[in-house]
Amino acid sequence: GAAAQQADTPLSGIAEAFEEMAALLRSDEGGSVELRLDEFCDACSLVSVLFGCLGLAFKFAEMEYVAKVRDLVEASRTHRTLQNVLDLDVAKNSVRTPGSRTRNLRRVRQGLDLIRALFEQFLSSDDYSLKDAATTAYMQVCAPFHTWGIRTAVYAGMYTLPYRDQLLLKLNETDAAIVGHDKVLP
Ligand code: 1PZ
Repeated sequence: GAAAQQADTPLSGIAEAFEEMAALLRSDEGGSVELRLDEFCDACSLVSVLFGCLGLAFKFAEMEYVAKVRDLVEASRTHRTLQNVLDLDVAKNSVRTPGSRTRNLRRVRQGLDLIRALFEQFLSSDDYSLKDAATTAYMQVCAPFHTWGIRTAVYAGMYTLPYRDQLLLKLNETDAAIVGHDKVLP
């Protein structure tokens, strides 16, 4: 059935993992629930499958993302929550220091924000190509925080993105499934 099919695709696995964390945070009325770093890392690791669909031009993005998630996985052996990571870097005054865990956490979060923006763009357009959706998402979310060199490389790489239907095929998805569980496209 539809539910079983959704649980089987990479995207539905990613959605489930993040929805679980979102539900936990929503349930948090007193502000006492804290996200566990190991669970956050597990969800972040699921995202890596997307890179396999993007092609060689985004290999560098993959290496960057994976390296930063790996650092957080390492941190999860000694830090229970995301807040613990932040507290330590605040105390050491290293929140912005390149390579610090808090900085890496922020970079990973920017990557996640980019993916969210990308699929929002994806849904609001009927383009055959991913280039415009990806460019708009990147300009909104990540470009302000990247150097000129990186931005230039990313914009050049956009021309090599697969077409939308190819991406869906690789992800074992249909357009209807991406819209969501409850909605059925005409
Ligand atoms: C179908 C999907 C199409 C999406 C296309 C958009 C891809 C944008 C790729 C952005 C590449 C940025 C690569 C390098 C960034 C580095 O300058 C920084 C350095 O951080 P520092 O060490 O100074 O703290 N690294 C990062 O920001 C790490 C995270 C980048 C990865 C984000 C990719 C998100 C996922 C893309 C979709 C799968």
